[in-house]
Amino acid sequence: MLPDRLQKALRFYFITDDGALDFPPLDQVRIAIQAGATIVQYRNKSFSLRFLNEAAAIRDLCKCNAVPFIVNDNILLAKAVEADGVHLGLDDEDPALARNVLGPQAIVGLSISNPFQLQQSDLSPCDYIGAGPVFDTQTKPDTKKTIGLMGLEAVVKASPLPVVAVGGIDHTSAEACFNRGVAGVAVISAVTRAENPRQHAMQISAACGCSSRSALASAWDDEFVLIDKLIRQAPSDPYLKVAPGDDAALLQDLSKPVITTDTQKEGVHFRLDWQTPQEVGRKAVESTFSDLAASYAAPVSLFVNLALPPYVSDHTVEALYAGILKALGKHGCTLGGGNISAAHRLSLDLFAVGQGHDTIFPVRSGARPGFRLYCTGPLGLARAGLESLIRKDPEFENLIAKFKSPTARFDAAKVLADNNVTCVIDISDGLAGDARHIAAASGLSIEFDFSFWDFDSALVSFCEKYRLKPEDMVLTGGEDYELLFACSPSIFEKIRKDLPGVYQVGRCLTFQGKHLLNLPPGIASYQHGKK
Ligand code: TZP
Ligand code: MG
Repeated sequence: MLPDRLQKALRFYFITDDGALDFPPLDQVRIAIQAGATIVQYRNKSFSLRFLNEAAAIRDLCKCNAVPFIVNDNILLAKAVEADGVHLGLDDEDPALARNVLGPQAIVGLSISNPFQLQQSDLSPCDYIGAGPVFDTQTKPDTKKTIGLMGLEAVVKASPLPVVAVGGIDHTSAEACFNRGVAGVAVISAVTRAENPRQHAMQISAACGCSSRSALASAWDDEFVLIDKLIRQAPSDPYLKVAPGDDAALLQDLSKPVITTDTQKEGVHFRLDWQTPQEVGRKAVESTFSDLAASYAAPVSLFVNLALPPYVSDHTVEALYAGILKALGKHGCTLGGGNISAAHRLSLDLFAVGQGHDTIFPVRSGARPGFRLYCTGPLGLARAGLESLIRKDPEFENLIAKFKSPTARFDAAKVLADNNVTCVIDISDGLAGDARHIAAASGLSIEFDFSFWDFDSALVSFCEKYRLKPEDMVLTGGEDYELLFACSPSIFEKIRKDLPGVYQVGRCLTFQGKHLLNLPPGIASYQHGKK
């Protein structure tokens, strides 16, 4: 999560109460989220396995409503329920261990009472500080001396991380905490032990400047209702003789049917705390269509297989589809059909049918010695965007946008087809990996011309900041979806007039014993899941 998003998420921090009689934590969370809570911590000091389902149900409710879910104390539980993070005290496990076990994207919080403790702690694995107890509280029997608003301010001033105030806070004292510079306030009993928890939750939410939710999003549950809704949103398709809704779609005759498939998996290709569901849907279509572009095929019909975990709401699925349909509209292609099934993790499998070019089906094996290797646009940007997100660094917005919103290069494909280029591949796995595909399929060697490469200035700044080499990002960074093609220099001279931004990346030589001749040491093609 990027820092500004975390800062906002910390605003109204609700912690579950394991000692509120007749008020189960799941009901507490329902009320808190509906009132506008922006983050939820599951705190159960007598946790045992019999509470696992309770924790999982609260996680699902949080995920459905896009509220980060944090587990108190227990790193293993956080791991087991795939929580968004963990909150630790100074007497708990080391935050570095939490970071190690839960990964770079987890939110790790640490409780601190004063600047001295802050100074004594390694904050590098932490994302935020919980400071307190600010006021007297009955909820935490072992609480130390209250730190008051002065103590809170001292922690805020000394902390390099956002601070959440905790301990005895209610709607009347929240404002005073915000005035001391906290990012948020954490509450338990002001909601859970109030006579009217809903009303108090709303009052605290208002004091935090948060808005209540009109309704709680709940998990998708009826496959058929959902499919019906999604199909109804899809415009009609002249290529479809029988539209989606039947067991299968019947397409019009295609003289050159071109078919491709791609997959997008949560945690591997996308994260819903990085990208909106619309962005995920759009990117899924563009990356699938990139294969059609590289094949000179015009998109005709798309089929989508959705695997939905219980924490995905109807609303999220509809937003995902809105992104898919927007991309389909842009490319003049519509939805042929699809399927929905329950799953542990959110994923999309896409199948695209295209109408191929009349005379050329470009292939990887079309390169010849004497050809040069060219690329239609800058490379390494999407990878740098991904690295920015992993590093939680919002500085390189344009690089992040490149990762989130790629475009299938049908425009470039048209110019290449018009010039009879027969060797094309889209760059989804990094220049090194995709150039190797061409070299291997064509039975030749490729020598890169590093001197021709004109690195994007944002990529250069990013690499300077993190001591990375731009050429490594270009060679191993995936998901740029530019086209890599081989042709003779004389054909390239014609192409470059119609295709600004195209440049030479290498030369094709007779096979010299290995396919890529001058790869810097230590470079391997970037592959999803193998990082
Ligand atoms: N950490 C310091 S005080 C406290 C925690 C978890 C308890 C906060 O509960 P309440 O009811 O909001 O005072
Ligand atoms: Mg603890």
